[in-house]
Amino acid sequence: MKSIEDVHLYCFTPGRYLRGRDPLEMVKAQIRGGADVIQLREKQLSKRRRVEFGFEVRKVTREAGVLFIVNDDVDIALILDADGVHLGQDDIPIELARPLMKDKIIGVSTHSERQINEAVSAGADYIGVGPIFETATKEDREPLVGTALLSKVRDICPIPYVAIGGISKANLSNVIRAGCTRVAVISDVLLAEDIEEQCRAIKRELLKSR
Ligand code: 3NM
Repeated sequence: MKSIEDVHLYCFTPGRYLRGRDPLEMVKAQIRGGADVIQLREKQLSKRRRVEFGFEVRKVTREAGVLFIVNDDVDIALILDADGVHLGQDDIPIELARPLMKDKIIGVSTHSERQINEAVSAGADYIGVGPIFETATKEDREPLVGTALLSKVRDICPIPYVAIGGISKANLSNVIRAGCTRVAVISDVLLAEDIEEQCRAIKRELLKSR
């Protein structure tokens, strides 16, 4: 099983990008293309359906040796024996999640230098930093932080950080130029004609630039 240090390409379950396809096949295509993480992010599903689908994703990620992280829900992360949970700024604070998650991974979404420092002090294992670019995936997105914040994180952040928000094969070089080789990508992968190949192309760029 990978550790969070090994993560370069951070991927997601289909959510609203399903478009009539088989969700588990979409996960498997990302894994074949080199996804290091699959995050269960299914905001539109009931909690019960999220857990049912989550068990399937747990199985394929475990078989592939890929990390499995659950978005928002500490209870579901524990039920599924996920490798970790990802918490937003409005979710339960890391201090309350840690005793439950024990030594599992806790990631935190951050949108400013202050939030980055807070997440690090609170004991996050990794942070997300974004939104870097304009995104259609998150309707209630925070103001864009751009690659400027990424360049800064490199100097102030002692834990792995993952850039998120509008990242695509086309603009990836800007992220890499800002010193970041860990990216989370939703729409550019899930809307690609060939999901596996899109992941492979992005991963190749990231590994080349490490
Ligand atoms: N979090 P896409 S931006 C889930 O800024 C999420 O923390 C963000 O989707 C943050 O790759 C975002 O399609 C959406 O832009 C990322």
